[in-house]
Amino acid sequence: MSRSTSKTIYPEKPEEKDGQRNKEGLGDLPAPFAPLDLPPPDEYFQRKVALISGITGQDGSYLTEFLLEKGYTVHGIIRRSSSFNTGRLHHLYEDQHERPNKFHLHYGDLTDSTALVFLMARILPTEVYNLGAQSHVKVSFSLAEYTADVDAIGTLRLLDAIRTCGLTKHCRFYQASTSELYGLVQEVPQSETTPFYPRSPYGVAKLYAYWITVNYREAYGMYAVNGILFNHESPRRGRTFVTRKITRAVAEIYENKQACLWLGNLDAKRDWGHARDYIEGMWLMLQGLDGSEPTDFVLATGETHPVREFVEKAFGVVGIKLSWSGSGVDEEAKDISTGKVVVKIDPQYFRPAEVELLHGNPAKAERMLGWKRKVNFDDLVKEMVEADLTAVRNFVEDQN
Ligand code: NDP
Ligand code: GDR
Repeated sequence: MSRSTSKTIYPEKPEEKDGQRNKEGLGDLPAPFAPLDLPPPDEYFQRKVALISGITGQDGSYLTEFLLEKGYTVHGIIRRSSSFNTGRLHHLYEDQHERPNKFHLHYGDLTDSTALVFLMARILPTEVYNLGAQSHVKVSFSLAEYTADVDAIGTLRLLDAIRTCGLTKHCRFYQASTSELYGLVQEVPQSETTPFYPRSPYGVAKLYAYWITVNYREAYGMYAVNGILFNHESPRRGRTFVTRKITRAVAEIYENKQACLWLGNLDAKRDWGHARDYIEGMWLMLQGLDGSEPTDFVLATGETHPVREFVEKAFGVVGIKLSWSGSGVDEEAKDISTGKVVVKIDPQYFRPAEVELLHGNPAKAERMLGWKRKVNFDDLVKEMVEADLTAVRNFVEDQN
């Protein structure tokens, strides 16, 4: 067909040169720069080198400890911040004398492709854990575009950095997917086959990240997997997430440093596990699955509890029994022994669209990975309250 009769504006194939047709279609253009001189994958994988985005967060800090224990060299991406943002990693830095050259931090950002490509090419990781995110659901309603940039396109940038450096067959990729994908749940309990219905800009951004990870696995044969993790908590949880907000307030109220805890929706139910258990699951997902094809996994406890129950259990740890009265925004809880109101509702903590119920089914991970959570709900609450009591008594103002 002559070009003049075609409606195509852009050429579908490269121009002929000197009567010779270029055999490469446009889609087969060579890598943008000379490929790195890499050993074959088997030899390359003798090294154990992890690159973690979101290393300064709750999960990043536990994962770093876990991987260092396993003998990995760990590289983490940290954001430039005018305030201190490496508090959760401080103890590992101090440990450097015992494990020299095993732990490295680099400035970078999921919004900066150039930096990601540079780091990928310099570090040559064998495992990449994409934990970096604007991870607060309520905040995502205020910062919707930013959340999409970091959580959705940031994931694409990291995957493309791997491709750009020619590492598609040389490194394995973990994406921190979330139970927030289920949102308005279509099935109870939720498993890997439950349809998604996200309910926040955060959930929608993570939906893109989920699918781009699947797409790069299918399109380029990458070992790229999603861990669909249900809520996991710990004493290192950020203080604006509900569990840590509660446990810190219980400690402050018990020590007479705070009068009342103000919360939003007490009826929301979550499947809460301990972060340390979930870190091991992330790692297991990248360890080859006994030769079966890479696939996505739910990590959950298989139990669900309302926020109100978490509040009762947390106060129970310091021996405070609650009596509830009122409903909706007028609901409150009194300390039975003193008659003081210690929990009240502040509608500013309600969300424009809420995820009312999350309840995961971890059967696939238990069967294929041999993974199982170890810490139960009561022990999780107890550990978090006790850690906050110690912190409050020692005037520790962590930055989490
Ligand atoms: P945190 O909020 O504790 O940590 C988030 C991390 O991402 C921090 O290190 C933060 O850096 C970093 N980060 C934020 N924005 C950027 C950016 N633009 N570029 C690079 N890094 C950035 O989250 P968690 O540790 O709790 O969670 C880890 C991941 O798992 C997140 O992706 C989260 O969405 C997901 N997830 C978490 C679950 C949970 O229950 N904890 C459940 C399911 C999924 P800084 O310290 O500078 O802010
Ligand atoms: P979530 O965690 O939204 O599930 O996302 P969060 O602890 O913020 O909320 C859990 C539930 O508690 C209700 N709630 C409150 N939440 C907060 N933060 N503050 C309050 O005062 C309050 N009162 C009631 C919320 O409405 C909600 O229903 C977390 C994050 O770690 C995500 O990154 C992750 O993907 C999911 O868990 C799985």
